[in-house]
Amino acid sequence: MIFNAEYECMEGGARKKLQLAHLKNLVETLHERVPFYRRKMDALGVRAADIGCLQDIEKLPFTTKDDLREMYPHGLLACPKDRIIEVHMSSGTTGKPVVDEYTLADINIWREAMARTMAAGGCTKDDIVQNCYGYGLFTGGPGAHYGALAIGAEVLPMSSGNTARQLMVMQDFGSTMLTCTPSYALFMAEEAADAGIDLRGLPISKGCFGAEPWSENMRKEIEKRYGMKAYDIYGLTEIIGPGVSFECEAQNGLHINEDLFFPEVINPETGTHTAPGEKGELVFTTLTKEGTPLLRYRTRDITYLMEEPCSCGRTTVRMHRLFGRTDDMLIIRGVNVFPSQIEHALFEIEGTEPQYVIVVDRGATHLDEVELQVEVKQEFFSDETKNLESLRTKIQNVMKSKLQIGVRVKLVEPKTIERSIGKAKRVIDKRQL
Ligand code: DLL
Repeated sequence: MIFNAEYECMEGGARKKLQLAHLKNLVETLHERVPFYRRKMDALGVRAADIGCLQDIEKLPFTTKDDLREMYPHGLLACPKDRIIEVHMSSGTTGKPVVDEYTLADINIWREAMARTMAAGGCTKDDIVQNCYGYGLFTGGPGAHYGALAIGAEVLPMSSGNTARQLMVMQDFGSTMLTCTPSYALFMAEEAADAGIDLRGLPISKGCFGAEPWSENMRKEIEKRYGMKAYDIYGLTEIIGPGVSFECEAQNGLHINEDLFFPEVINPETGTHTAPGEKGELVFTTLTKEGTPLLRYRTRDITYLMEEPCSCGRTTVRMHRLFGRTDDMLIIRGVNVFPSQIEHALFEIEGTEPQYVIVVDRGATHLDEVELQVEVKQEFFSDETKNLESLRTKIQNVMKSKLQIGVRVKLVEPKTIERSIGKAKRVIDKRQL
């Protein structure tokens, strides 16, 4: 379902006009109210009057995660502090968290963005949404909550964890839609199987999953185990939280809410725009936010934009599902490897479970070594060991041919790899780099 046809199906030229008007306004506001941006713009000698078309965005400065950390906690506020009504943060692994401070108008933008997102995933006012994204400083729980409310659906604000209770509620309340990280969806499915619960026989028929990378094969696995349709949704705290982009029923890229968030893709080395269809780093400018609007924020996420029309009728530009992040790229003996490539290759191999962890270390020779721990079906452990050995060799060969690096494969029994209720940790890098 299209939640807001006026904006989602807007004619291209009209949308560009709207974006440009918002952009000029934003540049003016940031120059006037945020010393950090005033300094950056003055250094480049650029003002709102220099922005005559959308291409001129290239004249404007970037914002990076480091800038946000330096400005922590309120340095990027663009409105009086007393207008802020809600705050979210994302911690990451190092340093200060990045902060998003919302005015009431910003919360309404978020509601709208998430209503479009969840409606595209089939949510209507008749749905019962079991929301198992974490509630708290993380944007997942509140984002999906606001979206469900804007649609008029019923929401079960479960948060993540306590899986036995999740499954009880899912059965007793007849939840029809699931919202959580894809890794938690799979974990719940495993627990359901152990408890003898047939998820396929329950009313749950669709879900919006995101906040972490997941492959097509992981999607198939979720769809099979629940008997549901699984949609990819994307967002980040700095820009709004979830609701930046989402899949429609065509599931061919994620539609960007581009009347709200202006996308660019750049070469991360040079900072210039990539050619159409060429992968690069995704950059967003928030066009209408009041609390902490951002100019050309470098997400570190890697994708490309898809301009061709979509069969669903929405006219918004799409982004390809993420290929990885510039900062999760592993450099193994000089070869660039993304965990998503490993996952993709792995799931093509019959007999493996969708659970793995990549351990990178430096051995006695000081060379990078990769151990890929993979869960395999129980029957491999009860069969003759030669079957286990031949699966191990097969995975090693596939990795060698797809990634051009030698990987040591360790096959482990089901349920040995630690499960996560939020974002899964797939890489353990023990190298002191
Ligand atoms: O993860 C917001 C969110 C919540 C998105 C719920 C979707 C659903 P952060 O914690 O700030 O915000 O993390 C943002 O997570 O830059 C991506 O690298 C990654 N990410 C988010 N969605 C996806 C996705 C939320 N669908 C960072 N596929 C982003 C792959 C994703 N990676």
